[in-house]
Amino acid sequence: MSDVVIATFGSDPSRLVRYLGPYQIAWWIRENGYNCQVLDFLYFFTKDQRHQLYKKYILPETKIIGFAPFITTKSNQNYSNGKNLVYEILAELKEHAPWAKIVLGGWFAHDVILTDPTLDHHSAYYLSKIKIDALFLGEGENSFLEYVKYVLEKKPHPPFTITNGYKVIKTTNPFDIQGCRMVYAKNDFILPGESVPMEFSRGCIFKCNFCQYPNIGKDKDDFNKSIDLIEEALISNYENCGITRYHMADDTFNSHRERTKSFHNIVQHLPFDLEYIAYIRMDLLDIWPEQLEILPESGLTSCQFGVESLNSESCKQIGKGWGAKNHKKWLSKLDNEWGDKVIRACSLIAGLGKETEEDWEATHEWFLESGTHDWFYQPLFLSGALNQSVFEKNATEYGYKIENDYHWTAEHTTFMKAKVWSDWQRNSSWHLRTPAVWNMMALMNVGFTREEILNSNYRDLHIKRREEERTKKYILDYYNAAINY
Ligand code: B12
Ligand code: SF4
Repeated sequence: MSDVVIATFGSDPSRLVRYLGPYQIAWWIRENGYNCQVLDFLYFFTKDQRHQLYKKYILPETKIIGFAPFITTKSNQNYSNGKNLVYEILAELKEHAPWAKIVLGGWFAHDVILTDPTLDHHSAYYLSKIKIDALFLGEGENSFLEYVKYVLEKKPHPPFTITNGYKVIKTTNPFDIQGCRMVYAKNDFILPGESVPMEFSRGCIFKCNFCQYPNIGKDKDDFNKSIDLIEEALISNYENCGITRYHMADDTFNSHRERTKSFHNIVQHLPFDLEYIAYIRMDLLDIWPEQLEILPESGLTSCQFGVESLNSESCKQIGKGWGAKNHKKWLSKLDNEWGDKVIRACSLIAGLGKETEEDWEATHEWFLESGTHDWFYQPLFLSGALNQSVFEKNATEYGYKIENDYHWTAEHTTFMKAKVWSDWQRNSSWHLRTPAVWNMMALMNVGFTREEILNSNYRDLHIKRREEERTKKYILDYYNAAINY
């Protein structure tokens, strides 16, 4: 029986990896003495399978259903079968448990209720049928716990505001991440060999001008989990759920010199071989060269660098001055230092500085000749509604004109040009790139080995995965584990 159920999913099967938010909240609610069940991967089930899960887990005692899809409902979205099920699933949950409070949380909660002109009739119809009882923005541990106490024990309601008719509950009391003992539970149904998310700290010490993450520019030592608690969690997750693989949710995993060293130290004594992927800052490898050795030794099997551009002016424009001089040099250095030991991905942004298609093309050509395994362009995202990043707040100063929510124009290019080119770059080169980081872990989740991935490419692995119905089998394994629990 569950007092609280959290429904979640991403909807892109190429990155079928779990989202931490719902599990973090579920752990915290359980820690505080309530029963909480996460229902994951809902997007991928048949309607009937979803109903079987609702029947088993959403019972009359269930008083709150949280919904946290890790998917943006906007048009830059990748629905695996072209269907936006966000609203249909919300409506199903409400229909199944009309007595329960339905609340939204997680990164893309605000997207679900944004009055989006692109919302199709089908979705708009479902949205109109559902009363959303509250929307949680920001860190949810303490605000949601207060809400749980309000609903289950008639304690005071957490502070809220009303926006566009929705009750919005924001973080008032930040969570003590330093003391966080988050672990997975047996009823999270972690599958054998599955990679799960883990968090070492909250917030990022850097301040890139395009970044839409609110928690940036923090002090170096704030918001770090204690290394002893990380060790405890790794051991507990291994003993209780057999977990040996992780995708680290930190924006910059190597941002703390001493922490990285201590982590390397504890990994040597773990009762299993740890493998993990993470976002790594290349400039920090330069400043703290011991990381070149200790990161792979501590289990870093693949990493992503936010390179953004190989053009010096663009690097300076976004606040990555080091990259202006060093990106190419260091990428080549890593080809030699790490080779295939750490599978490397670089993310790039189309729409920076004075760059046009020709510059993006030249960068793409450079990567084709390099030893980097994966590199991919995304258009620059600027959202007038979000108004979070330095670019968004000072668009004119940086030469951008935000036309509507995320379309912008600049002297040298436009959002649409950047988007079309980025889509072309990824699609036209998928047979030449090796899946890395989240894409790699997602493939390992469905049974591919690291060696198979390294010796193949996106296209061939995708075909094999589809022909062998591996996504379907994975989802079915999760379903069976949940239904037979
Ligand atoms: C890891 C990650 C990814 C991974 C996700 C893999 C996975 N399954 O975990 C990948 C690479 C796939 C990814 C993809 C994308 N991501 Co991303 N991602 C992140 C990252 C770094 C960590 C997310 C995380 O796990 N955080 C840790 C958890 C514990 O924190 P949290 O999610 O905030 O959860 C808290 C609250 O949200 C809330 N909460 C969460 N769930 C619930 C549930 C309930 C019921 C309640 C009440 C509360 C609640 O409480 C939690 C605890 O305090 C964040 C940045 C960040 N540091 O958060 C960016 C971030 C969320 N991503 C972002 C973006 C833009 C994307 C993409 C759209 C990029 C793209 N253009 O393709 C895609 C979208 C994916 C999709 N399916 O549509 C942006 C969002 C911007 C915004 N403000 O909306 C962020 C902030 C990055 C940034 N710097 O701008 N991402
Ligand atoms: S882009 Fe990454 S490194 Fe830069 S401020 Fe944002 S989270 Fe930090």
